[in-house]
Amino acid sequence: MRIRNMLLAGLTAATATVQAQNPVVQTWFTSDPAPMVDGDRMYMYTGHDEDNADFFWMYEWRCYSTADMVNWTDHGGLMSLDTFSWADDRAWAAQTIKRNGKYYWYICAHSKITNGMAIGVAVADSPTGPFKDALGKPLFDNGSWDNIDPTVMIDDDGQAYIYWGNPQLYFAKLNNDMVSFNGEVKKIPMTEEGFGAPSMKEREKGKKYKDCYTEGPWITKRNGKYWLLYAAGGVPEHIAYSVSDKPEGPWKYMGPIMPLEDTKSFTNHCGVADFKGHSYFFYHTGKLPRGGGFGRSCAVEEFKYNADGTFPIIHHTDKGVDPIGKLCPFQRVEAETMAFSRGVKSEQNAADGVYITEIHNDDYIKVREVDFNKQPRFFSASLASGMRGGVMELHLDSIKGEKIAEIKIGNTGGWENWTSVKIEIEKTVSGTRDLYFVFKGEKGVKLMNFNWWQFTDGSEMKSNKAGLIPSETNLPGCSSPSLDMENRAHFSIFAPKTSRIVVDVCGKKYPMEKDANGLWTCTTDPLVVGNHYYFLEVDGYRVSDPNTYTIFGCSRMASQIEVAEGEEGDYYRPQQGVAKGQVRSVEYFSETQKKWRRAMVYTPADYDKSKKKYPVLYLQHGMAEDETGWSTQGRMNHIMDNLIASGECEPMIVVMESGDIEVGFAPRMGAGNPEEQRMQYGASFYTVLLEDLIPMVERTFRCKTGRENRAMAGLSWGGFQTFNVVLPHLDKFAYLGTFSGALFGIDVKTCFDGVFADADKFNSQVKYFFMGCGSEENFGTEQMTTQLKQMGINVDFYVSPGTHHEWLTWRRCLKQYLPHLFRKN
Ligand code: FUB
Repeated sequence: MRIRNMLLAGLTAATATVQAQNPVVQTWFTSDPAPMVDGDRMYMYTGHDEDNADFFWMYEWRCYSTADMVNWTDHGGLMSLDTFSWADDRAWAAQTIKRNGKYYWYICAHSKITNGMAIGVAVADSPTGPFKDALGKPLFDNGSWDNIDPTVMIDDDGQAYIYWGNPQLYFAKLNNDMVSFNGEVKKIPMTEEGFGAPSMKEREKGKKYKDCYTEGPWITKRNGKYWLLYAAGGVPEHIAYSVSDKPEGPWKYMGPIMPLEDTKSFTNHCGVADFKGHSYFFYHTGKLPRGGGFGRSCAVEEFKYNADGTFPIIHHTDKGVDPIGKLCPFQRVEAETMAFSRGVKSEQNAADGVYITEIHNDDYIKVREVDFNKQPRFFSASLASGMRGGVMELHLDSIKGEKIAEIKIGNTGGWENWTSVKIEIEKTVSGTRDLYFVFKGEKGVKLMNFNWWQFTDGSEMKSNKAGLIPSETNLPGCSSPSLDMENRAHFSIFAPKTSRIVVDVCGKKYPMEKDANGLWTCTTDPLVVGNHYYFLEVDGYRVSDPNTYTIFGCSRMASQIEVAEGEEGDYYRPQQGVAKGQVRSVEYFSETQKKWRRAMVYTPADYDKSKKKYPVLYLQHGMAEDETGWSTQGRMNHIMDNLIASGECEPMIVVMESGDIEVGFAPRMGAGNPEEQRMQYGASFYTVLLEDLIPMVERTFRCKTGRENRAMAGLSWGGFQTFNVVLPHLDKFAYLGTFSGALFGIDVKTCFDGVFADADKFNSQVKYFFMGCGSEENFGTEQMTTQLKQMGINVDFYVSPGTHHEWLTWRRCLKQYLPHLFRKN
């Protein structure tokens, strides 16, 4: 842990003041870079120094590529010593070259055949493999330790040449097949004129000679001349070069390119390549934290050739190169594509390819030049965690720059059990920006793995019927359940150890299917718009889905899925520029019941700023719900805010109480006639309301008092309670409403001491009477209003089109009811 902190501190210090691009790879130690341009990408093939090594103990070769020179994609370890049956140690410097549509990767490694170093060659059909040993044996293996660091060039006439060696320099012609020699291997004479000294030994004796060839040759042809770059001067090494008119020499020593400077590595190893009109020099340093001579890291500098075609002096920089392109965020981007990172590593497997791992608290990944040429609407990422997960934050331009989104994940069932998370981007994002993925979570533990990411502009939701949007009632970062364009809900749950899961959406059951990995999925029928309760039955036991915000319904904490309406639903959504009221949780002591109870109380936006008094609506939920129902699944606070702001309703206080009906009705054995029991269900609340709740509200809040300032309404059983409270107490209330009221078995001619029998009296007392229901339910609302109207009662009847006995019906009913309350005229 201490070591890790030191590493982070070192990297931060090294990169604090500049837009650091060097070293190019931070996830692993990489060495001996060999650039190759193919199509519109620059590839960099590297060695891999082990962490904490005390020698060049190297086992694999890796590959990276870029289109813009700043964001590098890690293609992983593409070859290892296992690729070559004859090799057993020292996976050292290598180079890849393309010919006739095939890619030839020339390597050196220790030969178990001769116990020296040997040159080998692997071949592939793509620059990122898969590569296989082209010969099943070394290309050159004579038992000498000189056989390291191959470099290859194809001349204009098609003849290919290979050079290698330390401390001697050798070369050979390659046949067109690229895997066999055409003729003898030749040793290039070491002369003072050609390389600065007759040998490395001579130079080391007394520094009489200005330079000498050491190792790591890089051959290239330019302007009709052959340029041989190499590590020079013995250790510590610098980079120098020689030139010739012919591939076989004679060579002329030209001087240093990258002089000795504090790169913290006693070796150096170079390669050059032109790409998209720019020239680049690749080399390695020991400058990654905890790096050094055996922990090296590849770096790159841009340079311009001198007018005469010779190389300029090139110095090491932390800053590295400027971008020469932009990164499109509207296509899938691998997590291992990055400009810089802190703390993380890459890993690979056969199924997922390369991904990012070892993500801890405060680690980050930076991606440069991200081209937001349109507003992103969604962000998706593929993440996994075998522990408790954590948070991935998206920031613009710096680690602490504007945060545009965050994704939380929990345990996904394993470090390679990926979950695709899609979230909405609510911030305005434009321009070409640097994007930072900053990770947060429990300190000291691995948080998550990260596979890929992508922004979308939302057009996929209109054009692609398979496009899924997570339900807005999901927990942040949870993608199940998601809804398709036809409002079918798609569930996916990772639970390998369970044997049966059924999704129960409002009583309709959907058995889930399990795949070989333990992922359960199912799709529902199209759901109607609005809020639906659902449960999971896991091996026969009913539980809430941990992916959604739970709400109280069905006599328990339940899961919910919201099938969104279009603009017609804006009245129950928060609107920008509309002042927000508050829903307060108010504990009060009921003298009649001798116990503490809780009410939720909505106060309008101007309540705390004014000294005004407000009329009060007592608003009840239905059976098996509680006092939170109207402000969670009912969205009453948004409905109130929006209608008050638009002047459609009077500012008022709204009071919601449990009504003693949180637990659903079930007749109790031995407690008398079940029908009478039913009529008594929730009746204890009537006294509480009249004797405890109203007095408490009028004591605690600035209320207008008197019947003309009190209204009551309720849905379903709350509608029944509204009848039972208001109709016998018209001295206390002047307004009533029922939404899908459970008014069964009521004889309107005689009920409540014949309150409806004298229509004139009723109409003069009740300022507004509303009864509403959904078109798809049958609670007898229409029949009752017809009867009431026939009796001369003024009652407004409203039918919510296309809705059942559900919260969307009741949101609409509330919207209809509110404008008629407490009006002066
Ligand atoms: O990476 C191992 C060896 O170190 C290379 O083969 C040499 O060029 C030197 O960089």
